[in-house]
Amino acid sequence: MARSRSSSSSTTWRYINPAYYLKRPKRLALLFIAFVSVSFVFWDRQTLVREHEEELWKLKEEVLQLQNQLEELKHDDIPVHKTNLTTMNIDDLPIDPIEIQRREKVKDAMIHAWTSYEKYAWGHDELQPQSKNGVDSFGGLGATLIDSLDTLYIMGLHEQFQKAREWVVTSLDFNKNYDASVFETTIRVVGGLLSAYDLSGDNVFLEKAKDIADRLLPAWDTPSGIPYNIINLVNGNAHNPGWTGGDSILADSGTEQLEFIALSQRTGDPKYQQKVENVIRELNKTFPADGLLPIYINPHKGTTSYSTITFGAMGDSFYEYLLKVWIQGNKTAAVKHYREMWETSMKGLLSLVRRTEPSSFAYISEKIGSSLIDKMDELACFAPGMIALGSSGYGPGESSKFLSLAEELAWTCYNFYQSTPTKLAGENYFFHSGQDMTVGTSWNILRPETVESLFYLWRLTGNKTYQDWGWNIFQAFEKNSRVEAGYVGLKDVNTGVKDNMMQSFFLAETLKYLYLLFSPPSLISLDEWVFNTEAHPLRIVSRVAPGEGSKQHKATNIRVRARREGRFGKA
Ligand code: DMJ
Repeated sequence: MARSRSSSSSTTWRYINPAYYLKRPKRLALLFIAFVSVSFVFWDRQTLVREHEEELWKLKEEVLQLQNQLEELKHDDIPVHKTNLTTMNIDDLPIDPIEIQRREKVKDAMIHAWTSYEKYAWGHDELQPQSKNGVDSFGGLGATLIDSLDTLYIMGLHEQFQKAREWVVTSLDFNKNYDASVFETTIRVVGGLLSAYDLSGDNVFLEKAKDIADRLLPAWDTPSGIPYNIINLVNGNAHNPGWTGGDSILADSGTEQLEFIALSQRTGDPKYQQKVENVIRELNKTFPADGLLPIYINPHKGTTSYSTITFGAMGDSFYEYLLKVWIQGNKTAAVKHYREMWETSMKGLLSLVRRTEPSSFAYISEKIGSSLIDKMDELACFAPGMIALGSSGYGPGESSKFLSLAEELAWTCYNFYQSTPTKLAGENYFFHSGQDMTVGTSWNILRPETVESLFYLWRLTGNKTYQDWGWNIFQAFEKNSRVEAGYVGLKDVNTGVKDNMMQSFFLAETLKYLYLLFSPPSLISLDEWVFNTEAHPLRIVSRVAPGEGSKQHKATNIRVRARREGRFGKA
């Protein structure tokens, strides 16, 4: 046994002796082939495993990204109107042929206004239709053209939109030695360009919005952070108008938040958002219990000066933006203070509401010191729409109380129109006992506020009466304001004497709100868009915290792109 074990072990050992193979080359070759094959199989397996691991890692990354996006989309899609209101799904209503006819008439009006501007005032800020020339009331920034971009897009006037886009590319130049209004330039130019970007996805508009916003930005470099209201577009020297005694104006200082926050979201650069959010933080430090701020603020101390409290000229859009930034910010904790400030201001607004005699029209009075003034600007007729929009954020009882107030105020504003011989509203109204309403300043400059409120009320209640009121107002514009070369205002709504100016907001706001009033509610849905004060819709995207801009910028753009692919609504 011992012998045989030793003989078998010596047989095994000879196979590992190189001399064995040197004498047998065929076996050596076979052994080599076997070795190469085994190595190849082993190496290939390793590579496969590594490749699979990489693939798996990439997929995990993608899943994570998609999960994040889904979360953000869920957040974005929280409906603006939570339906403790008596809302209905207006999209389910059959398409009304009258609505279609009316919408087409409004579109014709836009074509007439635009064609006239194109012919006589191309590239200028505004058209003077009677003398048929352009004027540069905003420093020659093409205000009407930029203000009209989104209206053209929404109405499907794509040839006109493309021609306007070409002008933006080739001729829009902000390098103007001009003292510009920070407010007007923001709401019309920054807002108009951002809206055109959100609708079309064309980067040209975003680049231009950034260019002009960068020129406006030094206006916020004041001791309190409350901006100066005028700035030179070339050298950045900023100041306030002389007639305010050096103060900044409330509306002019608190109506840049939507645009500058949107710009930070879309560029990934937090500097715009930081400047404008700081204004609200500063005002919040001394915010009064009734939430009503006088119209003048000292930019050095950040405190208000003794002056009028109003929801009309110079106060109006400050209150509007408190609500709208909350909506733009997806109503998250980061923007809670905006909603709180807005609700506080609504308490103040309630304290200003009075009723006329004999017809009991509700109106929002003004206040100076502790005295109420029985006066209301047509400009304050944006308030019914704002109140209706914000009403759904309250609990059921408060919500219907505010919605009813909005409806009452809209009725008053509609009567500002109905009570004059031309059926167009004057600039402001006084309320004397026993006389209901009396026109004060009697011009009409094609303002949008009342039709803006009718648009919101129709969207939120589904009540077609608001469409009928809007139609009546539109017909009054057609009758009194339409001339051969565009639309003009009236010097006097009693006599119908015409002025010589087609305001850019007529194309940006008045005609857009009227068009949307006769369109399906899914066209620029209020769940997905928020209108700036010049009626430029801005996409609601996830809120970017200051400092997190660049991280979120990419995700924001993915979302904006994805949603744009479904165009700008479901209509
Ligand atoms: C527009 O420029 C804006 O709506 C602004 O908030 C107030 N004034 C005009 C329209 O009347």
